[in-house]
Amino acid sequence: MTTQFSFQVSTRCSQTKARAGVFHTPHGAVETPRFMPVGTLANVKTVTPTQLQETGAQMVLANTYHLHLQPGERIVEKAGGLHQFMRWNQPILTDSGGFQVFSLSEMRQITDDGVIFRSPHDGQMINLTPERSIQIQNALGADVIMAFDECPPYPASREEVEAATQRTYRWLERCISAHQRPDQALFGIVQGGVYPDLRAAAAEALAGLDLPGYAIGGVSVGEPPELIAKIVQATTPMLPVDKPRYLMGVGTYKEMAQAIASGMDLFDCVIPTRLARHGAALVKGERWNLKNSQYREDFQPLDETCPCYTCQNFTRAYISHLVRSQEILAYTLLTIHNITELVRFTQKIREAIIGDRFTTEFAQWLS
Ligand code: PRF
Ligand code: ZN
Repeated sequence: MTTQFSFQVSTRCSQTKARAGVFHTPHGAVETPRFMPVGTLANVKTVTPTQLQETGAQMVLANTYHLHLQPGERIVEKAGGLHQFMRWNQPILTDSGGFQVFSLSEMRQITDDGVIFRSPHDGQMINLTPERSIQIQNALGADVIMAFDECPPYPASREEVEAATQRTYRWLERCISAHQRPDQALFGIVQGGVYPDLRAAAAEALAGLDLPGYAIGGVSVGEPPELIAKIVQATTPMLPVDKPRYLMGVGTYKEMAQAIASGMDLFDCVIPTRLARHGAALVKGERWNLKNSQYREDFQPLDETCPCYTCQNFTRAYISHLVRSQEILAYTLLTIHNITELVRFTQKIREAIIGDRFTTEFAQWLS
């Protein structure tokens, strides 16, 4: 089923479980470890596909929940699929919608069958099941599609988390049965909250299903950030070494570096794009608010070492002016820089793994 997908690990770190690899998809390769920007509604907000490509982004995310509500998968299918519709000819991953229903919609009802919720668009009741999520994702046509899972909140009791984790496994079996397209890779999602033994058991069960890739979900949902590394450490030893591993919704420097050290490969997060729309830049590991008066007469680029279009052409003073004036271009320029910054962070880690310099060069993030 997965002839169009392969994952090759080219180098393993000698000190940690970090690895550098290449994940091949029908729309091209993804070099791992790598950060993936979020394009919820079939676009990365404020940037064109050409601008996005210049950031070094390879795979981008879109969302089943949002695209089902607007414009609906039938229209995307009619357009020739997501790649053609949004004009992104590189790899795309769609999230299954489960997590978005849980976090975004009120008045939802979860049963073993699936989730019933009220559409925020027209108030109609929508029934999202594992089968329905896969049908929608098959129609959208992304390269990687995600299993429909139940992400328990934090905090949640061990019993609640155990029940959600087992339901997620039963839903995964139904996703596998419903999945129709060999040109799409279905990734399973490990849940298990902050309980290391539930994580390990879930990962072991999923590994038995021989999927083309695995994700860790249910982190970065309000738990103390120190726990993310612990959860990842409890999970990765049970996952197959020869398949890509994706840590969902995590994209901060430290959490990515530590997860990479435990053997994770792919990351996504709304932080760089959301910060940009709030007038903030990620520079050398810090968050800068460009409205701050210190930038008014600062004629340097955001980061003199950054190769992005923004840093190659514009000054902090100019971006500060645009942010103060609420000009749309401010958000475009900051989005270009912030995505470039996080993609480049993971690219630098990849190069360090290949050169066996990961633990020395990234010591500040690994401690
Ligand atoms: N499940 C799914 N998508 C997700 C998550 C999850 O647990 C998370 C949690 N960090 C982000 N996105 N399907
Ligand atoms: Zn830049």
